[in-house]
Amino acid sequence: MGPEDARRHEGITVSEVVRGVTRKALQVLRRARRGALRRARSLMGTDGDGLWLDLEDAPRELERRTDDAFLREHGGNLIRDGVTRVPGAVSPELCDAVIAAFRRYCEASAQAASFRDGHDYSRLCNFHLASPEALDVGLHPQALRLLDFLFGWRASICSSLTFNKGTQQELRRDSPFFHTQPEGLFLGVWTALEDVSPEAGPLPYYPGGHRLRVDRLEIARRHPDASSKELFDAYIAEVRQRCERSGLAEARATTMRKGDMLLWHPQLPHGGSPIVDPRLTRYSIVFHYMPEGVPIHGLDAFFSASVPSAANPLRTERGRTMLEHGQARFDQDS
Ligand SMILES: O=C(O)CCC(=O)C(=O)O
Repeated sequence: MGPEDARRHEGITVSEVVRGVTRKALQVLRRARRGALRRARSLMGTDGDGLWLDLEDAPRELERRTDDAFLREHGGNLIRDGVTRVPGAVSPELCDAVIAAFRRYCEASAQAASFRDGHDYSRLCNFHLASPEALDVGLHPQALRLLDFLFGWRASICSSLTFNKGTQQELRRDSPFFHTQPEGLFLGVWTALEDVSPEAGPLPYYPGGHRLRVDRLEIARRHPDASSKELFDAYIAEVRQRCERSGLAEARATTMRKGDMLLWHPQLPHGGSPIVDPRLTRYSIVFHYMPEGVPIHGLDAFFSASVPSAANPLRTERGRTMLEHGQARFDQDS
């Protein structure tokens, strides 16, 4: 009799038992996570997908939730336009400190030279994991107070991007890159670290474009063999077409001054306008947030009907959770 036969008891091997126990444990974990999410959703105040700001009676819901003038103003703007500007949120000293930290980081980083073109760098991802100054912006008390209110739940940092120039990027929505479960639980916060010149590639966006529905799964069904990138392009082409057909006017964030924050809805169509004067910098840092504990995944998940089961690794800094990305790194501009 061999060792496996010896371990065989009532026809079941040890490895089969281990597999069974693991399967059961995973089922229990998934059920617990679904339960926790359901409880979180009911506390956040919506049963389905999306933020409570997307509810049909959101203006009334806003009045019900707060009589604080600051929260009402920005909640109201986000409901109507999908975007709101908080003037002078970050002090000029902190803006300068982030720029100085960015320059020090670029000088010290072995990776930076490959992402440099003259005085410009490609995007620096997750600088808040390397710089306490950048983290100060991400954990800015006024921003967090607003975000916690808008989520109806504690906000958690998903990622950040730091730029020293305009991105000139094509129109996009953030929802495909930050696909939460349930859907649409995301907010972007862009901070100008210096006054933005109209010639430095200010951010273009479509106020009200966050309400235009484009069916991500229908696009995936229509292009069964397409890559995620191709599906994204098809999705954005449809978003652009819907914006133009619905007569929405494009706006530009040309009035952004040093320290101003721009908050946007996950479905707000936005991009980067052309840089007219290439000598100009446009120092900025954008943070991406989700409610704490909500699973978040990328493009592949957005164009799929199934929900990925991989958990997001987290870390906690100064009492706030954030996604664990290891360290800051440069990336090519998209
Ligand atoms: O800074 C910009 O031009 C846009 C940044 C952005 O679109 C984003 O992080 O989602």
